This record gives sequence, C-alpha cells and structure tokens, in this order.
Amino acid sequence: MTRETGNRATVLENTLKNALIVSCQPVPGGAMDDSSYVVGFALAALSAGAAGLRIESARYVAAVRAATDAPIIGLIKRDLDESPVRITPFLDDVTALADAGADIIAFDATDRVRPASVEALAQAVRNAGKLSMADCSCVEDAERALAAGVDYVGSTMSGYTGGPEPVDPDIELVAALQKLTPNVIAEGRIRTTEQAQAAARAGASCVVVGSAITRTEHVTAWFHDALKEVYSPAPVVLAVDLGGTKIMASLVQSGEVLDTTMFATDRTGSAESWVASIVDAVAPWKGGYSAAGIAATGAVRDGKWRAMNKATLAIEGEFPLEARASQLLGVPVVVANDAQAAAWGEFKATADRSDLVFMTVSTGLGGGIVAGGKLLRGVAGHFGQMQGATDENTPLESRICGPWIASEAKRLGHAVEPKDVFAAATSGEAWAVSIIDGVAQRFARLCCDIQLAIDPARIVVGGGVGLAAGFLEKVRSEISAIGPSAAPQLLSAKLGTEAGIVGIADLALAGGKYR
Ligand code: ADP
Ligand code: BMX
Repeated sequence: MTRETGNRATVLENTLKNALIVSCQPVPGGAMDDSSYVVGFALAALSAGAAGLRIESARYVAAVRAATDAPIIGLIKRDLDESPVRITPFLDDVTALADAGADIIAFDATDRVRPASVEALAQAVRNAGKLSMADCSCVEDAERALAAGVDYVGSTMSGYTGGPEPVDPDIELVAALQKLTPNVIAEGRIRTTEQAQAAARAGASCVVVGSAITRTEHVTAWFHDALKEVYSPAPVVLAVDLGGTKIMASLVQSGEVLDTTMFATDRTGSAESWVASIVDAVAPWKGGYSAAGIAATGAVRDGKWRAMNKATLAIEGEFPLEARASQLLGVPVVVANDAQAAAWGEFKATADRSDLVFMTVSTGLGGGIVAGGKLLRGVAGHFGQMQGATDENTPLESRICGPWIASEAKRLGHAVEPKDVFAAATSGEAWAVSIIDGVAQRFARLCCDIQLAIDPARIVVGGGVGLAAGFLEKVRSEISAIGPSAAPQLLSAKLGTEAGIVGIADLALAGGKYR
C-alpha cells in the first residue's frame, strides 16, 4: 500500500479544514450497535454538512466506506488487561483499518504502559499510506506525537487518564495544541453548538462531535435527568429551631429556606405547650412538607429531650419530643440539639471539610462539633455547662449570654435589652462597655480552651449575642491579648440565624442516621 499522496491527500487536507466531523460510534452492545445504524448516521451527518466521519472498528469502517467517499478517521477500541490504552493499541489494528478504507488512522498517544509505541504506530500508519491522528491527553503527548511525525493531534484523551471525568470539553488544551501545529482536531465532551464554536475559536482546524449526535442513549439520559430534576423536586422539610427566647419554623428545600415564621418562646410554658405552639404556627403549611426536624435547646438522646440548664429553658424531666411532634405533625420527625444542628448546617454550607466547632451565644451558650466529617451527638459541645475558674458553682453560660447581659445592665441601673447594651457599648457608655468586655473576655478564654481540647480548624459563632455587631471583633482582640499558644480561628456563622434551621432540615432528611 502507498501513502495517501496526490489528489486524495489534497482533498483530505482541504475537506478537513474548518470542518465538522461526526463520530458515529454506537454504545457497544446497545440497540444501535449495528452496521445499518452506523451507515445511516454517517450518511445523515454528511447530508447535513459534516465533512468527515470518525468510525470505530474495521467492520464499520468497511461498511461506511462502501456507502461514501467522504474522509473517514478510523480507530479500533480494545479493553486490554495489560494496558489502559484503548484506542488502536496494536500495529495490526492499523493495517486492518487501512485495509477497511480509513483515510486517517487515530490512535491513543498518551504516555502510559502500551503494547506499541507512538513512534511505531505513526510509522505503521505511514507504511500503510494513510494519515495519522494522535489522540492526546495533554500538550506533552502532542509534542511527542508530532516528533514521531503524526499528521493531526486531537484533544480526545483529555480527562480520561485518571481522576474524575470532567463534564466540559478541554478548550484550553485545544488552544495549547494549536500553538504546536495548525492540524488540531478538537474532540471530547463537545455537546453543544456553543462548545463547538469555542473549540473552533480556540484554533481547532476541525471539531469532532460524537455522543451528542449519534448516541441516542446518552442524549436521552441527559434529557431524562434534566426532566427528573423538575418532575421530582427535592423534598420540602419543616425545620424548627426551638430556643430559650424564640421559636423559628421554616420550610426548607435543598438547603434553601422557602418561608419562615417566628414567635417568642413562652418561658412559663411546658414541653407539651411549646410543641402545641409549633403545631399551631405551622398549621398553614400542612401537607406542604414530607418530614420535619426540630433543633431544640437542651440535651437530646434517642429523640428524648431534657434541660441541661433549666435557666435557659425549664424543660421538666425527660420529654419524648420526637414521638410527640411526629404524632401531632403527621410526618416523621428528627430532633437534635439546636447548636449541634447549627454546627451541621454550617458544615454543609461550604465545601470546607475541615473540623468545625459551632457556638451559639444566645439565651444559653450551646455548641456543636463536627469532626472527621461527622456530627458528634449526645451532650458533645455543651461548652456553656462548663464552669470555668469560679467559686460560684454556676455554668459559664450564665455569665456570658443574653439574660446575664440584661441582668447586669439592670443591676447597673439600666433596665434594657441586650441589644441596647451593645448599642450603648458602641457609643462608649462605660457601664455597657464593662459588661460587653467581660462577656467577650470570658468567651475568648472559652474559645482558647476549646482549641486546646479539640484543635478545630475553625470555630463558627452564631446566636443573637454571637452575631451582634462588633462582638466577634471584640472576642478576637481578647484572644490576641491572651496570646494563646494555639489561637482559634473565629468565623461568623455563614447562615446567620438560619444555621440551626438548615442543619436540622438536612438531619431530618437523613432520618435517624446521625443518632
Ligand atoms: P434563642 O436563644 O431562642 O435561640 P437567640 O439566638 O435570638 O434566641 O438569642 C436570644 C438572646 O440573644 C436574647 O437574650 C436576646 O436578647 C439576645 N439578642 C438577640 N438579638 C440581639 C442583638 N442584635 N444584639 C444583642 N443581643 C441580641
Ligand atoms: C444551653 C442548653 C443547650 C443549648 C444552649 C443554647 C438547655 C435548655 N440548653 O446551654 O442545650 O444548646 O443553651 O440554646 O439546657 P439557646 O436556647 O440559647 O439557643
């Protein structure tokens, strides 16, 4: 056989410039894995403007060649035990494709364990009198292939030599290849007309489109999945944050809060009355959610609820919150501690997978820990119950949180809300500054102690007091003043007051899995 010379070579060169090539490769073993379909696809593509074809297997190349004179890039795919190389791995494959009538023979040109070298394959194609296309994964593959004398380089193998398969085509590689040679063929994951144009603009001399035109199974699956998103939307969850001061209830879908209602916690009430108030408040949403979660102040074990500190909320004894709420709401309910739920919400809210401690400075001082990607349950994170260096035998939270700020203000002759104390401190009123500075100091010490105990990558702070303007900055400067041997990294809750809501919605969807 002689090398493609004279007329045929010129025709190829001209036809495959600024052109569309359609790859007609049926899904192996699929309903369309048959010559008649391959030939049909090829002729249909040519009739609509394709300038060339990419065809797999000597059998299909021969069938298409019998039907058209158009340029054919031939390849043979094999799954080998001894090599990851799949596209035209053997020298004999080159001969078979040439005999079947391919004009250009494509082979894998990646730098991996392989039965035949790129140099040997390029030589075999030349010997067969055909042109060669090196399917490359990177610029280095192309450089080696061009040094071996290949005629075209393609971006075909980009994304298929390890790691997760990308979704988009590698236009950057096309642009880089174009600096080496004008004979660049863009190929791989080109699904839209816009992507084909991007490849052409990046300097590809032709663009190969395969699956998007000739793999009915793939195209159908894309549409099927897209429709599934619309026809089977993510479930809506009723998420409740039951705190010592306020109760917040929201409808949450895929981490997004759709609607919210909020009311004060009746601090003189009981577990039974708080649940009843929730059921009452969410009555307008009945039928609009398929599961519910309650992030509650207090300790939660196996769906049962009790106070750690009755000063935060006076839950009497142990209350079967999960069972009772489920009975009244008519959907499965998951209950977790409020700060633990918020820790989970914050963990899920970013891509950061590092360990996290969440602290809510609110009516009480609660906390949650996510370590190694897992939310710690039980009473883990109840930092507010620690006593610190004091003789008073009272938990730390009773000298840090909202009610303490209010009572201190009252003692100093200012019967105002914690937020007013913050405002007075901001405007420099000495009595208020002393209260807020004291709170910030104690909280800063606690953060340093937590760092020593758990060494989290970050401490995320939320709650009415924790999110108050200027509070975190004050705590940070107190930490600097302490100058701890290992300083905590303090962040404000990304989800703000919704951290618990979003977290418990996710836990509710997972059912009892996190217990
Ligand atoms: P809960 O404890 O019910 O979860 P919060 O997180 O809102 O509710 O915390 C309530 C406490 O935070 C109360 O003592 C309240 O006075 C105080 N607080 C709420 N908003 C602010 C604010 N903007 N500045 C300072 N303190 C606040
Ligand atoms: C208290 C304790 C924690 C809770 C934290 C924050 C009770 C009733 N609660 O330390 O379980 O996480 O308060 O709760 O013992 P909040 O009401 O201030 O949000």
